[in-house]
Amino acid sequence: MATEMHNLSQYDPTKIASGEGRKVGIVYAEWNSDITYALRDGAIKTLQENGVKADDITIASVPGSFELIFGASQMVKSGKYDAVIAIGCVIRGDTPHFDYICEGVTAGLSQLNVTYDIPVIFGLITTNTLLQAQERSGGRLGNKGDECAVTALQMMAQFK
Ligand code: RBF
Repeated sequence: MATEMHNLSQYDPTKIASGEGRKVGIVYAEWNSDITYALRDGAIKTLQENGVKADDITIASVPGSFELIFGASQMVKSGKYDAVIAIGCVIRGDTPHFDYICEGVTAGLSQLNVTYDIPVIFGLITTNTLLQAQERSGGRLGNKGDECAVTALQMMAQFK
């Protein structure tokens, strides 16, 4: 979660390697779609601003954040991408089994990261309130989708 000090959309473009020629998969959850669409669109925009071609970005949706594990797994195993970004939003106040979903997604995506050879970027917003999610999806604290795109670009440049 972003701290009050850190805007998720701020980065130094001179420190980011070009994404030209890179292929990126984005899987996003439909649950809390007002938030996840903004995250998805932020990620797409930032990837394109840093050289990734529109045709080299593949988008897939899944019903809820728990399904991000399977969706990301399928993208990774396809061998078509240099990085996969998984995007979802779980809000504690709205979700009785908040902890189960968050822990499940975290464990599932972590497992992909240590099993396969491309980075899977953790774009799950986990907040106490809808307002906190709004602040991190294009509001006061920037857009975590931007941060995910920058992270994917850094990881691809560093390791592939
Ligand atoms: N998915 C989310 O992405 N965010 C949520 O906040 C969320 N809350 C849920 C609350 C309940 C009570 C249930 C049953 C599901 C919720 N899901 C949520 C959906 C979940 O990630 C998954 O799609 C379903 O549990 C089906 O596997």
